Amino acid sequence: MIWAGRARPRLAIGTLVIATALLALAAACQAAPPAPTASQDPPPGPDLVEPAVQTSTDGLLQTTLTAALGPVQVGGRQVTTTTYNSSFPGPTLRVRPGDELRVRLVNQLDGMTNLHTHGFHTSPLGFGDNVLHHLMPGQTWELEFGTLDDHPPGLYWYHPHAHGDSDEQVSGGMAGAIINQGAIDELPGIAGLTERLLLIQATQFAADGTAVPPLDQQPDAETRYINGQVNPTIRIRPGETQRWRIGNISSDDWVDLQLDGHQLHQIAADANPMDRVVAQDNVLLGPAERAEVLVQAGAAGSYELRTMPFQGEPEAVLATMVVEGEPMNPQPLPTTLLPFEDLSVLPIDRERQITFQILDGPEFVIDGQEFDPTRVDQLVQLGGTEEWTINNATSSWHPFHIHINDFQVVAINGQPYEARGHQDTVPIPPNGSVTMRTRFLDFPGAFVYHCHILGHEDAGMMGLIEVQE
Ligand SMILES: [Cu+2]
Repeated sequence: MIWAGRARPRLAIGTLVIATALLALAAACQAAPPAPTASQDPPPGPDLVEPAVQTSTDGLLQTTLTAALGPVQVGGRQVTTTTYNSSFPGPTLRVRPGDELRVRLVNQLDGMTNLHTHGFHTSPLGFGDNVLHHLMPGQTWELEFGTLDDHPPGLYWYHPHAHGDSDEQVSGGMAGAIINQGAIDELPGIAGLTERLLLIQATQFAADGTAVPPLDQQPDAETRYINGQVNPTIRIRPGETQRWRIGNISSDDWVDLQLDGHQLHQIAADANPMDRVVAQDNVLLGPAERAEVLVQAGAAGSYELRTMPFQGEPEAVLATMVVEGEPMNPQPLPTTLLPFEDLSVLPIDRERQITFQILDGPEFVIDGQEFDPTRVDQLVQLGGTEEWTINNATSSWHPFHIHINDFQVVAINGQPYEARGHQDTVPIPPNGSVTMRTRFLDFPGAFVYHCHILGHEDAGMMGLIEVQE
């Protein structure tokens, strides 16, 4: 456990007047006339390139992910870092409902690892989404995630989750997308659109190309990458609508997305379609969160996609959208999407309070205790519907994530919240709370809930839940 007991000093408070994306759902629907970006700094790079895609055949996607330290091309230079299949990020696994997913995980690292399928509703036992098992150096696992029948369509992701080593491995680049197809892809206004995958990572490489350990990284010295590129160019025609699947797969960094002169019309949060389109000027994504947005291009010109200052992390240009070519007739954007099951009206079996704290030391704890894989913190009955309030007793934001079962936010800081869908990760405001409802369906066994700032998770801000039949 290289980083156990320590945590990254990422506690500075930025501008906290920023309402979270969750609170900004009443944004106006009418876009301002787009104004092209005046200056280019840094200059736009080559066209956006997406990770290699692996698709299923005859209902089965069987693939190999080899975790290793070695030379990799990142941002136009050769570095030495930990990746899957020498790719930063790893390959995209593309599946459809009914497909079975099997992954051969090969550990060529010096330390232990494992694999978490973030957002999956699958068994936490055996060789499934079991993050309590650790794969030792030189070992190979055959992981089976079953069929994806019960999974909403959207953007999932995979990454290592070995307690104590998660931060370093994900920061180094071990992460990739899983895209599940489904009903949202067929809706009028979405079907047939050009799709782009934008995976955001943030890390720091030394002059000799080696990865800087997470605890030694500084927000000002990190580089924000999209698909391993620095400020790639995204091309679109005037009036054209594109669908961007955006994932914050960084280990510790927040992104507060803004596209010059354009609104982001959000259609999905995490891997869950929303019930209607929500137009936003900013989309806040904590570590591990995903958003799918429609972008309708304005007049010809260049527009920067940026992350705005948040919690001590500086503004940065992530990509440049270049609007060019033959204009298209702007098509009406969809309004209504897919209904979701409203958990806010269900009777609940139990309420729980969970509190994130940072004690002197610092110690990163939940309910006063660091993670202990031998201690069950929450004992739950299979099939139960529960309401959890996650309290944040610190002065900084922390993203809450629970494995295996999605949830619905029903209140923020005690105020009722009208959700647009389910999600698997949610930012908890400083000295505030988020109340959510979830159901522990289908899968008994032990799994975890935690802060998805992986430096905090590795240091102990994680709890164990056991679902009993
Ligand atoms: Cu945290």
